[in-house]
Amino acid sequence: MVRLASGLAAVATAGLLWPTGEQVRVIEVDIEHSAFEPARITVERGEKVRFVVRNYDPIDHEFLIGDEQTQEIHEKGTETYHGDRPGELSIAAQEVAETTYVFTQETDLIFGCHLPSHYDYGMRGEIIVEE
Ligand SMILES: [Cu+2]
Repeated sequence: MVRLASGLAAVATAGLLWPTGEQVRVIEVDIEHSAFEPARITVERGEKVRFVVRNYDPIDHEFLIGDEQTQEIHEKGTETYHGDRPGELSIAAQEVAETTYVFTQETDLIFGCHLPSHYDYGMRGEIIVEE
């Protein structure tokens, strides 16, 4: 992970070309006061998105994409670190982390933080998947 202060501007562009020439959309998500901004994201079905998530809080957070069932599993789960699966991140206090996710499914999704009580307090957002 990269410290917030160090040259984030380079990745914060509207779209990046991967070495393969594949188009990837970059969406920046900020976390402040245990809330996501934006809390509503619209993507196109099939779109590949690189999420750059910045945590401005003095405490750790998570950014976990999934449907309601997946969110329930995370809520009950005991995993303390996320980062190995697409669309799942643990973001330490004052850090930034990135994950790439391809929206192949037809349903809308949710993103949330499942550290104790964060999700219940409203630390979640929605991803609208458009055709
Ligand atoms: Cu949190």
